[in-house]
Amino acid sequence: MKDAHSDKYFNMHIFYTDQKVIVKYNNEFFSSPDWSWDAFINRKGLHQQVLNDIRAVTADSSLENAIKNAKAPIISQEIWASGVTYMRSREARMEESKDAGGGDFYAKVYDAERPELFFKSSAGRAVGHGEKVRIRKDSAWNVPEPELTLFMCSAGTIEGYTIGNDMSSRDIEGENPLYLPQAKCYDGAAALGPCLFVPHTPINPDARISIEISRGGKTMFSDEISINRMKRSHTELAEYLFREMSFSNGVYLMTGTGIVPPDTFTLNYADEIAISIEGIGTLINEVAG
Ligand code: DO4
Ligand code: MG
Repeated sequence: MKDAHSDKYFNMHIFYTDQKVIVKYNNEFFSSPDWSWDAFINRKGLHQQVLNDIRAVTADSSLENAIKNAKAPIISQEIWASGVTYMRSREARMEESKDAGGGDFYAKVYDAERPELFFKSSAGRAVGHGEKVRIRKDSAWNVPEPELTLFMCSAGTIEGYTIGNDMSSRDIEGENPLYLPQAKCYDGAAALGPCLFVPHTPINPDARISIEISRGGKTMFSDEISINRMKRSHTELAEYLFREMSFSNGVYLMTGTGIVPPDTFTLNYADEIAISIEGIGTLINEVAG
């Protein structure tokens, strides 16, 4: 029997390179000068629409090289984020903010009907696979947050997935939850990539997300978790985001982190962060100053 999540039969990956949209499907590569990123991805029933598109063009194996230089899969989309969707995030944040008396808010939002949603990044401040993420100069405690990231088209339906890194300054957020936008939003604080994964059914709920942080070739931290450990459903998060907002080019939504390094760990300049999600690929970024 065919496996519904098998690459061989159904998976589709869309890459954005310099001016080019490239589709990888069943290990074949397709592109057309008629495809422009914003219009190409912003379609309901994207998997089927792209299948129709690639039937009209010829596969081109020379495109395989081009995807090695893929950029972040974003042009006019905003990046939003959800928070405290995994128990580990709730615990770590209650601990880091306990001296400031902010701990209760995290416990409450974890149990509340309404999720935490916040603006994370414009496309211009985000980076892609192979580019550098940043840590703030006025922060001494920084971590990456590896997050499954949903793509919704302007109709609000989930059409694809990518890997996100929600870089966070723990000391700034821990000092006062009202500092969240400064802890989360700055140049190079969001990474997305390496592609937009467009399966024909929703992503495998047992898919694992993993992270490895290396320094000078030595692993400093690694961990993994299944995305099914998330407290909320993907459709619930998408529904809240679209309640009173429209996104004419579609939108990305990071779904929160289930992995937080121990409190003794902080990122350094030149650390390498590799985040993988089964079915999507691996997003690698070095930390710049
Ligand atoms: O509550 C602050 C941010 C939470 C977050 O980014 C996460 O849980 O991933
Ligand atoms: Mg996060």
